[in-house]
Amino acid sequence: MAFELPALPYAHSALAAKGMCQETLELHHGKHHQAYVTALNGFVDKMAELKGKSLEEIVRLSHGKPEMAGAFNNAGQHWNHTLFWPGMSPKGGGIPGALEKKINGDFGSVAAFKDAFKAAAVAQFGSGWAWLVLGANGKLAVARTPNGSNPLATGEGKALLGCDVWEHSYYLDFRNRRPDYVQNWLDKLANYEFAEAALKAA
Ligand code: MN3
Repeated sequence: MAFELPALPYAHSALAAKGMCQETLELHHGKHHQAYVTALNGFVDKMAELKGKSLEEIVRLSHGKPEMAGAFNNAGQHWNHTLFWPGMSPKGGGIPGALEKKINGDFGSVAAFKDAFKAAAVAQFGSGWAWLVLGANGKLAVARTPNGSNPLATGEGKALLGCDVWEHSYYLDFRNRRPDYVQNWLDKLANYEFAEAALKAA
């Protein structure tokens, strides 16, 4: 069965008051994410080794293989965006108790977590992602990956939240000001309830 674009878990206009406008979401979800899904299905159609595999299997299988770079980029981006949409909320920004306690324990404070996440997001040269992950050692950590890569591929831990730092994610709302976009994302858009649920399920 072909991969499909997941529906947004809120209206296209739902995040406008939080700093992500309707046009950004229409283009980002309807055009960019759709293009990754369409391209991924094209690779699955023509590469026998990908047929019948789950998205996670394709990401892991194609990672680090130059001859499968196209499949990896598009599978990775489909996986990343599938995590990105529910990782934001019109009610975002508030950190529930269990996650806050874990953040305080592993980073020292919420401010220290946000500083580390923002530093990773800004340090990612060109396109990529910043992540809050639960490492194999049981501690929260921040990671960054280029282009369509992700912690599933690199083995850096279980991704709890991912922030898209490709320019298409912020250019309409923040122009070239990636640090402002990431700060706003952490303070107002990030769905920490979603991250806490993923932490509890880990
Ligand atoms: Mn994107």
